[in-house]
Amino acid sequence: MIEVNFDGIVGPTHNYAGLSIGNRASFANAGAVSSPRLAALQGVGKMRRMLAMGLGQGVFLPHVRPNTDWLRTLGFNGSDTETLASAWMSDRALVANAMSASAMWTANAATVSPAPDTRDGLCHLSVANLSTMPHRASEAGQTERQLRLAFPDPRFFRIHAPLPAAFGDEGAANFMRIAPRSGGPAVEMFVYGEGQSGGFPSRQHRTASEAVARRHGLSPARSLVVRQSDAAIAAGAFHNDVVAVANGHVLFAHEAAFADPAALYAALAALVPDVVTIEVPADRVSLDTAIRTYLFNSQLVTMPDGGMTLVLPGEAQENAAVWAWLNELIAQGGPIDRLEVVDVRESMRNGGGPACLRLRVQVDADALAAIDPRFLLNETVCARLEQVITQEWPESIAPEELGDPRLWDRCARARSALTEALGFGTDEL
Ligand code: SUG
Repeated sequence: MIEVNFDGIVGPTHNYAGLSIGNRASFANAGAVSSPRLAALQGVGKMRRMLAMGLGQGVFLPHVRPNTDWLRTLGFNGSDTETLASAWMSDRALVANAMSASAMWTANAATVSPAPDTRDGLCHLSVANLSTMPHRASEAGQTERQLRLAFPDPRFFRIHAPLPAAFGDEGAANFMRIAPRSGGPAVEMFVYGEGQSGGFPSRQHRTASEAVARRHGLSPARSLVVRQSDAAIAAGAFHNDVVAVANGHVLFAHEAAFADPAALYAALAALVPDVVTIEVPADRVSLDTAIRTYLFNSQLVTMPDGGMTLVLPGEAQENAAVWAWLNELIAQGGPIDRLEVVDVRESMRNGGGPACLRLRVQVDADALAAIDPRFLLNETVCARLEQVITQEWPESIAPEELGDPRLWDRCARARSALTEALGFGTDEL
């Protein structure tokens, strides 16, 4: 199996409108001036690092923004500019929603069950409905279109439409897969929240996780549906990938990530005897620090030489407690043997770390060959992306500019330049 991480290219409308309640960074940076060009270049920089590490890398494209179709469903009409202008006059927050670049966080695009885990032997992808937040809920339609384009071959892939909105589903951000080192069947873990915690909504519902597991044809004996701790949600872990990450036979989590960690670790150990659980205690790294630094929103990846690397945001390196703990971890000589630090600061300021920016898809060589190559990355494509971004992406967006027709036009043109540069026709995406 080969793992390809599909990162969302940061769209030209990237801005700080504070749309996500329960997401501390989004809330804290509301109203700040964003730097879309820098944000997108940071994203490509991370993808380049992954390629340089010898790992598979793909992309998903920014969605159509401003999302005038969405504003029309809310009763605004006329030309695109008239639709946007009347929405801006009526309720600026609606235009902020229609301008969000949140599709960059592709860990929320879908949940992916690799072929060896499913009854029919296909790789199953369930598009997330992201129904808790209006700006994110509007992503599902375009995400589904891109997934159907990227994974068109029914001999390998099965794409499921989003679940009904009442079943809140935020995709792979609340999903982990543990595979025995010795080979053999893997365990898929679905993590959900219950009700409100600290006034913040639980975005992943248990019923949604169960439905995805059923649709993917997973063995009930090898899937775990696990409750996230209320304390984690209340502290700002609006997705489980803010407090835990897994790769291969390793689970790396904060002590306060799960409602009943002892039961989870025991269940995992029974299913995957060689599982290694690395739990970070709160007296070394508090939940608050873990969430501020996004220590766990790292990408844990298996390197071509078989070692495991933790790809961390710069914010984690800058925190003395986090960095000291990580260096002890490496010195102990466990399965994680390397740290790589990446700069995704612009995305981080909206609560999106390295792991939020990518969707993992594990495939064999035949399925890999069946992926539409326009979604796969190499150095040449990276250079092309950087060129278009540098030429077309706005350097900055201040909150009041979200109502400026010149910005609407510029962002629409920038996206078209990108899709064209990657070989997509105007109506394909
Ligand atoms: O859904 N932020 C995203 C961040 C998603 C992070 N993804 C994972 N943890 N996998 C969210 O809260 C902020 C947008 C704004 O405020 O404009 C935002 O949507």
